[in-house]
Amino acid sequence: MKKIGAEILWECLEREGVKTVFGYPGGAILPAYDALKHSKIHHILVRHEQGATHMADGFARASGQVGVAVATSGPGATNMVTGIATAMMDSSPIVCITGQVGSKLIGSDAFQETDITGITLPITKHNYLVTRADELARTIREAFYVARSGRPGPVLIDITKDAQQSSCDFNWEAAKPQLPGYRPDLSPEAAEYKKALDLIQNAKRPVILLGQGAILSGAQREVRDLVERGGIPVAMTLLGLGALPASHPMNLGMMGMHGEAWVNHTIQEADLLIALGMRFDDRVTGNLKTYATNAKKIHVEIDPAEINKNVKVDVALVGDLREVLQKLVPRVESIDRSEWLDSIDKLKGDSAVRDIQNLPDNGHLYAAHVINDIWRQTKGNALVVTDVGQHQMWEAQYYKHDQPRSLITSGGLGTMGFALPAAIGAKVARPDAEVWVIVGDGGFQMTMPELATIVQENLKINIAIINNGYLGMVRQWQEFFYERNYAATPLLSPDFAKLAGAYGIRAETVTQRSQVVPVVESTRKHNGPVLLDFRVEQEDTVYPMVAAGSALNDMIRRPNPLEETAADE
Ligand SMILES: Cc1cc2nc3c(=O)[nH]c(=O)nc-3n(C[C@H](O)[C@H](O)[C@H](O)COP(=O)(O)OP(=O)(O)OC[C@H]3O[C@@H](n4cnc5c(N)ncnc54)[C@H](O)[C@@H]3O)c2cc1C
Ligand SMILES: Cc1ncc(C[n+]2csc(CCOP(=O)(O)OP(=O)(O)O)c2C)c(N)n1
Ligand SMILES: [Mg+2]
Repeated sequence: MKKIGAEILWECLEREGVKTVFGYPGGAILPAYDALKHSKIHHILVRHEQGATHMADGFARASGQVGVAVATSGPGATNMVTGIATAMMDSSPIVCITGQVGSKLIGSDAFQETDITGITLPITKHNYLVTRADELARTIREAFYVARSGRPGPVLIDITKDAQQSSCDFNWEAAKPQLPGYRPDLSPEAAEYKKALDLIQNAKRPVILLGQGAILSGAQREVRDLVERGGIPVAMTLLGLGALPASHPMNLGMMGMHGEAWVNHTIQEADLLIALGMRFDDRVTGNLKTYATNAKKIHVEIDPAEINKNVKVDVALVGDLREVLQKLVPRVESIDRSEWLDSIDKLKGDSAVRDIQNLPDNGHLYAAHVINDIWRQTKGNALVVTDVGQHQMWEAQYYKHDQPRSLITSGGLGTMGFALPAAIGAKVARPDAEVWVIVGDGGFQMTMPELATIVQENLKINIAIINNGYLGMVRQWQEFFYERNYAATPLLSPDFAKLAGAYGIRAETVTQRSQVVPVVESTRKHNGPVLLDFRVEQEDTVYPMVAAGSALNDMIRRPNPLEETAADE
C-alpha cells in the first residue's frame, strides 16, 4: 500500500508500541506533524526540546519501554543534545526523531540546517540520516531494536523533509531489521563460570556491587537469590538503588563519593568484589590506585567495552545479568559468613543509623528532614525523580528505595534541569504512580517552563524544591577546596510559589520543620500538581565525602557525629 513517509513514521511508531511522544514542531518536521491527524499517538507539546528528551528518558526509566522525542531541524535538534548525552551516559533507551532540510539542500547551509547526525555521533548508540521514504520503515524498526537491545541507549533518526513528503510502498514485514554486525546477545564460556564459582566459594570477605544493570536486566529475583544463598552483603550504586530493597538485611547502602562510610570501608577490606551491572564510575571507586587492592574481582556486564576499562578484573562474565545469574546462582554453595557480616556491623558504629528524627528541632529546616519526612509519609512507595546536586545525594541517603525504577536520576552526566521533565515522562509512563520531584533551586530554574506542560497535560506531579539559595553542591566544593570563595554560587530565585500560581499550580512555601508533615499530606491529597518551596538551611553540607582523587576510605566526615546519626524505623 502506498503511503507518504510522514504516515509511515507514525504507523511504524504505533507498531513499535508507542502511545505517547514528546515533541516540538517546526518547518522541517511539519509534514510529520500534519500526518499526526491520522494517528492514535498522543503528542505532548513540551516547552523546550531538551525537555522532550528528558521526558522520553524519564518515560523509559520508569517503564523499561523506549521513550520517543520529536523535534525540528537546526535549533530544535541541537536543543536535544543535552538530553541525548544524559540518556547515553545512563544507558536509557530513547529514540529521537528530527526533521532535516530537503535532501537536495543538505550541505548548502540551508535555513535551519545542522548536521545533527554528525553532532550526536559520539552521544548516540547509533544514528541515521533518512533521505528517502522507502528507507523509513526499516530504519525505525532498527532504531527501536538497537535502542532496547543489549546495553540500551539513545538512537537518533534525522528525516529529510522530502523523505517525509514523498510516497512509496509500505510493507512492515519486509522492513525487518538487518544488522549483521550488531550482536547484543553475548553469553560467557563455561570455563568463566567455573572461575567465578571458585572465587565465590573461596572468598572470606565478599561484597556484591549492585548497579543499574540489575534493573535494566530485570534481575531483582536472581540477585536476591545470590545474596541469600551466598550470604553476601551488597553495596549499591546510585543508579542501582531499588534493585535490592533498602530494607533487605544484606543491603548495606550506597557506595562511593557520598556513600555510607561503612560501605566504602567494607569495599576496601573485601577479598572479593562481585560487580553486577555496574561500570566502576569514578564517583564509585575514588582513586583507582588504592581501590580494593586486596580483592579479586568478578564483573558481570553486558557491554564488553566496560570490562577492564576502569578496574582490572579477574573474571568477566559478559552477558545479560539475569541470564548469567540464572546459570550461576544454583551452583553457589551456602556458606556461613557471619564473621564477615559481624565485622561490617562493627564498622557501622555510631553512624549506622541516621535518626535525624530524634534530633531536637533547633528552628532550622534541613533538607535531610524534608526528604526523610517525604519518605515516611509516602511509606517509600513514591516514584522519586531528582535533579543534580546536594538534594540528589540527600535523597539517595534519606529516601529508602525498596522498588526498582522508583528512583530516576541523572547519574553519569549529572544533568541539572533533568528532574522536572523526566518526572513528566515518568508520570505519563506510570499514571498510577505517586510521582515526586526533588529538585534544587538552581536546577529547577533550568527547565521550569515545563510547568506549563504539566498543566496542559493535567498531570498530578508533586514538586519539592530544596531551596538553599545556592548552587549548593558547587558551594560545598568551594567550602572544602577553594577556601570558601563562593564565586557565582549564591543564587537569586523568584518567589516559586507565586510563579506556580501564575501557571495555576497550587503552591506553598515551607520554612518550619513542624510544617513539613502536614504540607506533604495535603499535597498528596490534592487532586492536581502541587509545588512546595522548602526554604532549607543555606550552608548545609553532604557528608560523608570522598574528595575527588582520594582513596575510597579517606572520607571527610561531619564534624559533629551526632548530626549524622539516625535510626530509621
Ligand atoms: C553529584 C553526583 C554525585 C554522585 N555520587 C555518587 C556516589 O556517591 N555513589 C554512586 O554510586 N554514584 C554516584 N553518582 C552517580 C555516578 O556518577 C554514576 O552515574 C553511577 O555510579 C553509575 O551507576 P551504575 O554503574 O550502576 O550505572 P550505569 O552507569 O548505568 O552502568 C550500568 C552498567 O550495567 C550494564 N548493563 C546494562 N544492562 C545490563 C544487563 N542487562 N546485564 C548486565 N549488565 C548490564 C551497562 O553496560 C553498564 O556498564 C553521582 C552522580 C552525581 C551527579
Ligand atoms: C547543566 C549543568 N550545569 C552545571 C552543573 C554543575 N553543578 C553540579 S551540582 C550544581 C549545583 C546545583 O544547585 P541546585 O540545583 O540549587 O542544587 P543543590 O546542590 O543546591 O541541592 C552545579 C552547578 C551541572 N551538573 N549541570
Ligand atoms: Mg540549591
